[in-house]
Amino acid sequence: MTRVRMVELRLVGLPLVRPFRTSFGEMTEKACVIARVETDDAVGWGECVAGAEPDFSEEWNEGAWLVLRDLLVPALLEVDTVRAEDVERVFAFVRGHPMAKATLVNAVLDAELRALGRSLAAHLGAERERVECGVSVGIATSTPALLEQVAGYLEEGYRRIKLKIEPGTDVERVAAVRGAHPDILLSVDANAAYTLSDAEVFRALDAFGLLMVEQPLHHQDLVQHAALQRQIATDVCLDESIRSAADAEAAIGLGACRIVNIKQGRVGGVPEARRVHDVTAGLGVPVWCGGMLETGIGRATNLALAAMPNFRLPGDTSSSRRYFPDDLTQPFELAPDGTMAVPTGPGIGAAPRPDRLEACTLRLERFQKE
Ligand code: SMG
Ligand code: MG
Repeated sequence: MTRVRMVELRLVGLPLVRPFRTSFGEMTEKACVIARVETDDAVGWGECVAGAEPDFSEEWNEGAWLVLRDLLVPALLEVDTVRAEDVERVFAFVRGHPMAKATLVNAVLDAELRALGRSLAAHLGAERERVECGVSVGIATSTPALLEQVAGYLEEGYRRIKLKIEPGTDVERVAAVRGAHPDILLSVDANAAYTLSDAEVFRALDAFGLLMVEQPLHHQDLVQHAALQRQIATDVCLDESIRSAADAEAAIGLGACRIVNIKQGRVGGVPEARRVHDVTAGLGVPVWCGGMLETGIGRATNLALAAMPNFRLPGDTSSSRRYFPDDLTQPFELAPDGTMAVPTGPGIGAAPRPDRLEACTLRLERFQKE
């Protein structure tokens, strides 16, 4: 049990090394909310995975800021004492907003683990000291530009390449990358850009031996994904459609996917991500760790999760330098063998460098316990 004395919210902005384009838009800068929670015993950090626009999901930075400022932070400061495992219940009066909730759920857990001197990885029963890393390649301006980026990432050691796709260039781009690299683990992510009437595209993609096709259809759909999965050989992986362990169980029961992408922020934080892990493990369905171009705070959190036993495929847990010229934390580095070390320090085992955090801060608000 501890008391939360103070919560600090910051909106931060960091330039990206190169624009990141998906089927729904392009990012040139990373902006997100970072929470610092001070308890009687320790300080904890949480990163909100929402972005500048409500495009990946309904949540976005300005909305998350209001939900945190007006609802979640006051609720957390109002309870007398709290354990990390209680925080989801404290927030249950707010429906939805999993990314906003995850920010504080994770920050309180981080503080609790730091006070105990225990790493998040150990808390989660992680089994590996290093995890296998893949990289998500945004939609390029041309096929030659894509081939150049892919070759560069393979040179760095990444063990799986994921191509963002959109209607029009999908099959041609996949064919080009597969032609250049016959043996790599290759997957695609459509970010919900297709409908069931495009099943032909996915039947064509079956020819390229893809590891999976991620979220081809609507961001809330399960039933049509099940229909698509019946028509294609490649495994469907769901990302946007999975908001909880209950969703994962329903999706697998319906035959809507054979692989699940776990993003802790999308499901409301580390505790629910662990439940998704456990339910999928029980059903024999592999998972992997997704990414939301997190700074080192979210990246450290993801690495601990990715070390759990049912994370059986390389994750979108790429090096800091794949995203940022200068991360908020010490940079996370990819080893030449395509793996990354799981942090071993207390809590998430990473914290912002104070000078870098100040330099990236666009807005700051502090909330004290009454
Ligand atoms: O963190 O490397 C990363 C990005 C991985 O492709 C990635 N994420 O749908 O899986 C996904 C996308 C969402 C990005 S929203 C800007
Ligand atoms: Mg995805």
